[in-house]
Amino acid sequence: MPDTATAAPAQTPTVIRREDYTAPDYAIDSLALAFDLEPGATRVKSRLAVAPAHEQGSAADVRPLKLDGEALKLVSIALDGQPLAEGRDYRVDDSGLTVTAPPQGSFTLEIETEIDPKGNSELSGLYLSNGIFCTQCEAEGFRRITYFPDRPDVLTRYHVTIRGPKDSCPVLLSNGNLAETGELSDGRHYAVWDDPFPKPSYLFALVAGDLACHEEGFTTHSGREVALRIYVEHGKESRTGWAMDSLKRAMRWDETRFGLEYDLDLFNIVAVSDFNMGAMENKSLNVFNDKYILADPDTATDGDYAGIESVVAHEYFHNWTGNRVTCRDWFQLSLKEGLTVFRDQEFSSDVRSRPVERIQTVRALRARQFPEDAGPLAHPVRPDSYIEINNFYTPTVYEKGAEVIRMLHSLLGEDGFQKGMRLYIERHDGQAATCDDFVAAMADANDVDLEQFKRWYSQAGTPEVEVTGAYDGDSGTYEMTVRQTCPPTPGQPEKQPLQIPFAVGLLDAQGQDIPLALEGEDSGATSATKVLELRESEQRFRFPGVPEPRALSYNRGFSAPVNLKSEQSAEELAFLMAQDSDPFARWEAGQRYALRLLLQAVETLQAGGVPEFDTAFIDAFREILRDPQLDKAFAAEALTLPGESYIGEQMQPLDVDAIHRAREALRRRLAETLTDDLQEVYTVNTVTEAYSPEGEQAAQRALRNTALSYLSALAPEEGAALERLVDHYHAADNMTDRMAPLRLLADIGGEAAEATLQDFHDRYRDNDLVMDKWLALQAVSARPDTLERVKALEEHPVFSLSRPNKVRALIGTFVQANPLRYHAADGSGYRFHADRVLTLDGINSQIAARLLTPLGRWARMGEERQRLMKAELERILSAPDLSRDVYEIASKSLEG
Ligand code: B3K
Ligand code: ZN
Repeated sequence: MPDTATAAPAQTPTVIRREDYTAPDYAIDSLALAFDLEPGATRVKSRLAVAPAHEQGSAADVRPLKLDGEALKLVSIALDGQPLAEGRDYRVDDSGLTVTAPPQGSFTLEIETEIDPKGNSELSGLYLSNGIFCTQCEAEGFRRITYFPDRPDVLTRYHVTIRGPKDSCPVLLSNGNLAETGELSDGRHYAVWDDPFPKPSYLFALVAGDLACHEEGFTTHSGREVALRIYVEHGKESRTGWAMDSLKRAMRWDETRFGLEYDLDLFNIVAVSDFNMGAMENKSLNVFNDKYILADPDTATDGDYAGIESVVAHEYFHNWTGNRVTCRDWFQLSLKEGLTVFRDQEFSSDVRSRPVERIQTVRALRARQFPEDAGPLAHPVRPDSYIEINNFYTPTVYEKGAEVIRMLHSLLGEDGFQKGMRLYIERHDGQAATCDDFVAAMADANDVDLEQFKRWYSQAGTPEVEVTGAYDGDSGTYEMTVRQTCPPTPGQPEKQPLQIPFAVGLLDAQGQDIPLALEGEDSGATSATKVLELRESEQRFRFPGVPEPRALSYNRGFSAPVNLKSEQSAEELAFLMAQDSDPFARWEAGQRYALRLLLQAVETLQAGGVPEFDTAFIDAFREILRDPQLDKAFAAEALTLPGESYIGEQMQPLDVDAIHRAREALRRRLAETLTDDLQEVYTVNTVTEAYSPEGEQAAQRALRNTALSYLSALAPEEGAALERLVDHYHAADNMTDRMAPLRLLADIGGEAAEATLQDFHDRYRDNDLVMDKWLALQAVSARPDTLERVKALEEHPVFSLSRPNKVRALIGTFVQANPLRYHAADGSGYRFHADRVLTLDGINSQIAARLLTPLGRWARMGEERQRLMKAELERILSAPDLSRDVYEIASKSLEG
């Protein structure tokens, strides 16, 4: 009988499953690599010391040796000095090379391959960025350099020789210590690098080019002298000061807060202009996107400075959480990413304003992770399967992963958490570990049971928490009922209750916190904020001996990444907005109040009416504007309304036009009613000192530019408002103050806007990073002709589809940050989007797949837009030669 099992269609790529993990068959004890650099044909010789990882009682126990390889030209292969024959000794296919019958015991394998860095538009493996050789190996780029077991649980010592032309590549770098340099014939030279720490292939790096260097030193806690070097393209070295300072602060902070010290005598950073993401933590040779290194007051905003500080710190922190202890397999990605994001957030909170950092983190989480968790691409923090791992460097793995770590921190306290960290590192230093290993270390060090907590790693979706409360005047007891549910997500129809640290407070009529202890707790446990431990779908908590509260404040500090379902009255929200002692909850009350008004306004507009807004809300805004005690950076956050995308997340079907009009109406109403206060704030917060990117003056700029934004809502009808924008732009002596009015002008349009945009262009035409800003602020414009403009800008000499920063700035901004114009009713936004994804897929599939995700939000839209969006997804899926990356996102998006 013929075999009737249906084979998967030729185009369907393989699904990799977590449950199929098996340990490697072979260990690689050491790896010697020698590169002969040529842009179009680089030769890579490798020598692998291979040892079986399993007991080999007899020859029958010997397993084939499978090496990954992609886009490689095999030149030669020899085993213990003997050339191997294809077919007889090994076979090669699209995904790698298998030595079919290796000898028993250890052996040496020598392989020579040829690769084409110049033709590598995927920017994965070895490629050229503006003439500089550089590598990106995470997750699976090393296999594009040579044949190797390219998986994170194979840790090896690397010995790397780089040979290249002296004139175009005076700088030759790899991981570890520089062992030797020397001259060769024909104008070439070489360098040899030795990395004493065994590492997985994804942490390998090589850089060669003509680079400028900014060098400083750092003395570690125990007295090690470390040379810190930041390499950039010539002409950019004057913009590396802030990154260098940030690096030193991060190194010191990791010593004081986590007791973790740097472990080599050299730490290199190289910044390049073409990079698929922000940066990469390769051992002692971090490679960065220019955007996260280069800054000066004239070209970088306060936000850019903050971003550099946090990314430099993040990559540095990976040295312990990622490199010294790495991941067993890619399903464990959040083991290093969630933990390292938590660490960089804590660093920023310690060196900046903790409440403002928390607010910004939550804003970003809601803008990116919550929608992901509620859409077709929802997946657990530790995914169960993937087609292309690069699609899983997601807000869920990173940002929700960090929230999971933060909850552990809340449950265990700083001391308990640090005890857990010490045990984790003691147990797993030099190993490839799992998320379970991490939780086990936390549990063992603190002698607690975290079994239920582990569901945070396996269950997708944003939980919903509902709180109801009742006060019993007779007994003076407040009783709180807390319910948790979690909506179904793809592949997970049913959810189990999670262990949730849920911080609450009760406020009395004067706005003071009522000291709280749970029934049965002794009075020593009394505190203003009580962290309730939720474990069941419904739980009751009783607080005896309390006066009747005026308002209930919950999820203080955003203690858990959940959606709150509870209804609070407008009065209660206004009260919390003015009084809550927890700054996050105070900000949150304002956001909830604003959201409620905006959603009501949307309904009014849809019914053809004119929206009205509570005066209580406007009064609360006035109080914030007039409060001299308030931290100005906090005030700026509190005065910023929820964004259009976040408002859209709360309604179905999503009406982009009504949302935009409602938000504009509220902005205008606030500006009209509070004009004098806004003008006062605008005037008194003028910064006169020399520029510094942080502290009080950055807070002043944030507040002043927020006031400017409201006042601009009065333009273009009021000429003065328009003039103020133009004047603000021309008076600016820093990029923050230049960008703020320009962004507003780009929305307003007209002659003044055009002239100012042109001025900006002419002033910065030679600065690549600033031109990205120029592209982005046109792509995000609310003007009706924005799509036409985006298409015209694609013709501008600065734009190129093969440069990720340009694609993100122009196309990425349009499809991800401009819901109003992206969701144009005629489907033109979707068509443009799908066209570009398809073209890009042939250039850089990682970038193409990343760009694609907004089409997956179709289920939130009205019927006609749903149809249009799905048609584009189908068009993408039916295209020939689709990459695994785009196939996975498009097919999952269509399933809804
Ligand atoms: N680990 C890198 C990200 C790699 C992305 C590969 N597609 C940067 C970071 O998270 O620190
Ligand atoms: Zn990271």
